[in-house]
Amino acid sequence: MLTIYSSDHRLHQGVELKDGAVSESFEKPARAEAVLRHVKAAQIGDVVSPTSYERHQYVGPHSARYVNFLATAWDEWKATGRTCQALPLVWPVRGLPSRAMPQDVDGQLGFFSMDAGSPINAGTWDAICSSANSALTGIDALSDGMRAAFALCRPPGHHAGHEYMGGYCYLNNAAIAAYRCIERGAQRVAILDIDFHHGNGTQEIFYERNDVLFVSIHGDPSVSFPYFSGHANEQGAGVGKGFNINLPLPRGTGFDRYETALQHASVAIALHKADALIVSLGGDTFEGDPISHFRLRTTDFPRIGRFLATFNLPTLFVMEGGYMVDEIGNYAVNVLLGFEGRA
Ligand code: Q9C
Ligand code: ZN
Repeated sequence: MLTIYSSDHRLHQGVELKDGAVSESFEKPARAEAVLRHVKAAQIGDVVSPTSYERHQYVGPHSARYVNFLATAWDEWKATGRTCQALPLVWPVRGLPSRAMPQDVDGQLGFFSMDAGSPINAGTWDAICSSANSALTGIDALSDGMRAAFALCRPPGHHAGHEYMGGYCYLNNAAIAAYRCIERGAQRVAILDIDFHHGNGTQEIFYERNDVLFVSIHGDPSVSFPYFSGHANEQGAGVGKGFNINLPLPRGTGFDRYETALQHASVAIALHKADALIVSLGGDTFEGDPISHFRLRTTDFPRIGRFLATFNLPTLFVMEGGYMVDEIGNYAVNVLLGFEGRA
């Protein structure tokens, strides 16, 4: 399987607010490096750098003004005299009347975010472009006839919505790939999100569409991030009604229950008659993940991969979360090895 990876992800190293203090983000460069090490050790296939794409490839899933904000936020922040990372600290929650885009960067940071989990620094824009471009390169390989590819994206993307960043995400790599897939001629695409967290951004972007099916298996949002999205009654709207399927599972879910959800997902994906499958792949379903609450074990990951292979679709794997750095490569690559029938 072809892997697409750029070392430009290292340009982005973030902070997060944890236990009342600023600390190094769980979403750090060592994650992608660990996955790459496992890709190489397992001899999963060639590793190539992403092609570069124009910024307009991100518009559609995202608004032009949001993409422009991401591209310019660091310079705007620097121009105010600050050298620390830029974090949002105020949000247009329900009850506040204005939805007008603020003029200064502090207001815009809140306007274009869902939380303070996606800091912006000097290298963030280049890193997030390399991540999105990896997904685009992967989907182009599929459109050219390849059976499967692995976009080793960092930062991740599935929490990023049409006009907002959050949850360590900026550009929604899987959604950008799905748009490209349709641009390249696909009639229908299925996105299966198996990160521990609900892919709220991907859900939002395709909520009113019937050509892109979104199915997500994740921790119940009543007790898990992102809290405000991911319930089973969010089923899509307009012509998209029925084309958004959330399968929330309780804390402590192990493979038995997880497998049942996977089977539900596979039935829906088969009915959709998709031309391609995009898998938002998180390693944070592992029992040892420091911020998540499922209990999948090492041997469960190849089983997931073997199951996904039975869908018989051109498949792009897009790396999302997973925060147990020493192990995340193991889980991601074990899904891929299972998919290829090698584990
Ligand atoms: N102290 C992804 O897996 N923070 N994002 C939760 C942790 C946000 C996870 C609180 C977690 C976001 C792509
Ligand atoms: Zn996650």
